[in-house]
Amino acid sequence: MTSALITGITGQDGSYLTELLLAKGYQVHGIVRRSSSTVRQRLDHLTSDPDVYGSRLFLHYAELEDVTTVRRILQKTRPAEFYHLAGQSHVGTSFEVPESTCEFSGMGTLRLLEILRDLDNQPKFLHASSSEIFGRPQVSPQDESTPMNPVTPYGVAKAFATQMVRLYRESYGIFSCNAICFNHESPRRGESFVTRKITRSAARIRLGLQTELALGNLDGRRDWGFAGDYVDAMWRSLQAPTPNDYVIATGQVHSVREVLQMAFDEVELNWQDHVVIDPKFIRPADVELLVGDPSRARERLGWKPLQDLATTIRQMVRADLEITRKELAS
Ligand code: NDP
Ligand code: GDR
Repeated sequence: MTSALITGITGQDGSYLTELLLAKGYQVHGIVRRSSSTVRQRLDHLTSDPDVYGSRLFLHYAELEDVTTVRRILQKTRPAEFYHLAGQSHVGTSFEVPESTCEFSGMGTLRLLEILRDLDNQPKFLHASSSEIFGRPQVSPQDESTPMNPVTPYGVAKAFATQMVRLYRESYGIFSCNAICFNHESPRRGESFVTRKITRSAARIRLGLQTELALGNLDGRRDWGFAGDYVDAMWRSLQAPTPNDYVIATGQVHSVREVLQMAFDEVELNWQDHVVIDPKFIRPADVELLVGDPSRARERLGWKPLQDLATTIRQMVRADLEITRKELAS
């Protein structure tokens, strides 16, 4: 049975990747950090299944800066593939906590590469990089050769990590890849990201639990995909004969306003009646437009995005209506 190790297994992407790998017959190991609660909502359906948890899915405690423990987990589990997804993933929050964002996303990635460098049986390594490394790019759409120009602490941390992944590949021959992911969403998206904030509020306004939705910059335009498609691209990246970097994107641009329209249409409300602008959600610097060119992933990995944004937003609104109805009933 092929074994894989995942950091960030409790997150949106970690949960979809775990499902994908289990479906492909992998044994999956996840690194989780110790917290006062053992609630891991996105993995509940797997950890409560005795045929899965403890037999094909295992969780191990480690802080990412605890090099000794991470090395021990790697030696014990001997994964063929290592997916590094953990990190403070909120761009706005990275302005409030720049040091820890850089520590965990930047230095955290370098520490893992250093551990791999010393291992006899090196797993293939996938780093979840981000379109935020391009910041305010000179060219559009962005591909793997677009120069990095990050404008947020999160983007700077990811740029450092991305370059280190390249450096360890070129200098030490490690099979290390960057999946340079553009935004991707799902019903499991964290509640403070703009799409989920919108779909959750649309549901709550429809069901009478709130009246207003406070947002920041409505002019932001992004290339939004579906998380399930993006973890498939991560897996494909490690199946290629040689390591490389891949832009994972749809090539389609939408604005925050369009997301509002899609979500509020689904609950038959007018978003203009409910949205207010709160300066606290406006970032010191924001990326205006990012759009990716996924040609390399399409040509070399046979990957293409299967689900469009309208479908994803509809799924998210429906899931949030269900959650809100349960909340009301309890
Ligand atoms: P989430 O925020 O949903 O999940 C983040 C994961 O990282 C969680 O498992 C979280 O654990 C863990 N984590 C956060 N901080 C730390 C830390 N200091 N030490 C250990 N673990 C930590 O993110 P996504 O699943 O959406 O994204 C996965 C990765 O892909 C992230 O690195 C993100 O930056 C990157 N990415 C995401 C994109 C997107 O659109 N979703 C696009 C481009 C890149 P816990 O549950 O304990 O908090
Ligand atoms: P992003 O996604 O910053 O692109 O990072 P996010 O959903 O946070 O913001 C997208 C755009 O919406 C604007 N916006 C708001 N954003 C949030 N979060 N909350 C608001 O109230 C709000 N109002 C307007 C933002 O200013 C921005 O323009 C995501 C994350 O998943 C990163 O981890 C990942 O690397 C990148 O996508 C690619």
